[in-house]
Amino acid sequence: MRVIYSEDHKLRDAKTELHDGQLVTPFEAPFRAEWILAAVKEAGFTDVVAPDAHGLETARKVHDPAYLDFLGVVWERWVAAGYKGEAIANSFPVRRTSQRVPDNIVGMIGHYANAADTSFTKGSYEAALASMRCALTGADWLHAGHRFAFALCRPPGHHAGIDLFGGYCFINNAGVAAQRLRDHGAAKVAVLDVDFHHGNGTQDIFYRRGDVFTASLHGDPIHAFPYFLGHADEKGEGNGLGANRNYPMPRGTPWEVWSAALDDALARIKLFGAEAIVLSLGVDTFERDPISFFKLTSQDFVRMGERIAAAGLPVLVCMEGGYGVPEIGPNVANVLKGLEA
Ligand code: SP5
Ligand code: ZN
Repeated sequence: MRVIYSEDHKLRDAKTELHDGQLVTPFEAPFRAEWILAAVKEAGFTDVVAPDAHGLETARKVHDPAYLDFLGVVWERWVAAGYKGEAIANSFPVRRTSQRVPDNIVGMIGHYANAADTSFTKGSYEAALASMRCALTGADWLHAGHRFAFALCRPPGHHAGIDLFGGYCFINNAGVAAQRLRDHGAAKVAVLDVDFHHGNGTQDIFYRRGDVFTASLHGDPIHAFPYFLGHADEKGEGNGLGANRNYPMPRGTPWEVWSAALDDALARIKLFGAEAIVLSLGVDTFERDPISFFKLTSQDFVRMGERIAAAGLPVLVCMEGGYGVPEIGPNVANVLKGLEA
């Protein structure tokens, strides 16, 4: 399986994350991609290439172009305002407020944020672009006739909505890749999100579309980030009705329960008629993940890859979450091994 990786992920190196009332060193940090790259190479996945030079054409089909413009200017606007720290949203357009975009940079960042966990910093936009290019290059690799690719995306993407950043995400890499596969001629595509957290951004992007099926397995939003989306009764709207599926699960969920949800999602993806799967792969379902509460073991990640491959479809793996512990690398490698088994 080809691995697509860019050194430019290192440009995203925030020093602050607002976490449980303190500014801590972010969980989503450069060591993650380094550890994952080392582990997949160690496991024999040594075909590692840099991404191709894609622009924003595909991203503009899934994100609001004005939002992408915002990502490109927010850091210089923040610095020009004279603020010393990293850019953190602290005021939001919530219930019964105007959706007009403020000109003030604090207002603007609040308008485009869905969480305050994600500080915007110098280099974040450039890293997000490189991450998106990894996903696009992986989509092109599938279009060229290959069955699997691993886009080692960092920063992750699945919490980035049509016009929203947060949850460590800026551009929805998996969503952009799914759009690319559609543009390459696949009539129907599925995004299967196995990150611990609900893929609220991906759901937002495709909720009213009937050409991209979205399924997410995650910690019940009543208890877990992103809190405000991911319930089982969210099934899509308009042309997208029936093309979104959520599997919220409780604290302590083990493989036996989790894998039953996976089987249901895969059956629905087949029934939908998807020609390819974009896998939003977070390994924060691991039993020792520092911010999550499922109980998957390292061996379970092999089984995960095997079950997904058994659907018989091409799979583009896009890296999402998974934090803190050294096992994140081996756990990702195990999914790739399972896919190719
Ligand atoms: C891509 C991805 O996995 N993003 C996750 C972003 C989560 N950010 C908020 C985390 C809140 C975790 N709260 C757990 C409290 C443990 N003390
Ligand atoms: Zn996650």
